[in-house]
Amino acid sequence: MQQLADQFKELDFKSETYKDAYSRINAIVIEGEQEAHENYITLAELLPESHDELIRLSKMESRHKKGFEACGRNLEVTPDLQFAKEFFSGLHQNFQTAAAEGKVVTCLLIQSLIIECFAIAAYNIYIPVADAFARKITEGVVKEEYSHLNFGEVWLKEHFTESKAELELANRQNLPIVWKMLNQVEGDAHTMAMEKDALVEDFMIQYGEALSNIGFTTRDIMRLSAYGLIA
Ligand code: Y39
Ligand code: FE
Ligand code: FE
Ligand code: FE
Repeated sequence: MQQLADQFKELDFKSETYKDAYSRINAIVIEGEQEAHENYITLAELLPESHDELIRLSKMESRHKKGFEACGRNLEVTPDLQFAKEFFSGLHQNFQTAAAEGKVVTCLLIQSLIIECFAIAAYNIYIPVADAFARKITEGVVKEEYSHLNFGEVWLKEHFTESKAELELANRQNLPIVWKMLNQVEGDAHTMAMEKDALVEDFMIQYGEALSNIGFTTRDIMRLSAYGLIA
C-alpha cells in the first residue's frame, strides 16, 4: 500500500526535501562518472590490446558526467561532492590497489561489472521518476552503460579459466561494499521515489546475468551473490 501511495504521489522536484536528497544522489553520479572515466584510462594502460576502445569508453564517462552536472544545475542543486568521494572510497581504494598490482581481472570486476551494474540498476529505476530534463539525459547514458558492461563480460569470458579464482576473491571483497553503499543512500533514494528493493533486484539481475555470460554456473552465481548479504 505504501508503495502504491508513493507511486502516485506527485514528486515536487523544486521542494527543499527533493533538492536536499538530489544534492547527494546527483553528486554520487557525477563522482561515479568521473571515477569511471579515470578507471577506463587506467584499464587502457593495463590492456594495450584494447587501448583505443577503453579510451573511447573513458570519453563516454566524461560526457555522462557533464550530462549529470547539467541535471543538477537544471534543478538549481549544488552537488555534495565531498559526500560522494567518501561514498566511493571503498571501491576506489580497492581499484587503485588492484591496478598498482597489475590485477586487471579485479579492476574489470570492480568497474565493468559491479559499478556498471550498479549504474544500470540506478538509472533504470530513476528514469520513470526523474524530471523531464534528467530523464532524457539518463536514457541516453544508460544505453552506453550496457556497452561498458559488455566490454567486461566479453574480456572476462575470453579469459574465464585463468580469471575465475581472482574473480571469486574480488567479488567477495567488493560486493559487500555495494550493499553498504546502497544502505547509505536508501533514504535519499526513497525521497526521489526510488525504492531500495527495486535497486537491489535490478542490480542482482544485471550482475547475475553478467556472471552467467562470463561462464559461471547457476550454482556459482548463487554462491557469489550470497556474499552481498554479509554486509
Ligand atoms: O560506469 C558508470 O558510468 C558508473 C559510474 C557510474 C556510477 C553511477 C553510480 C550510481 C549509484 C547511484 C545510487 C543511487 C541510489
Ligand atoms: Fe557512465
Ligand atoms: Fe584517486
Ligand atoms: Fe560506465
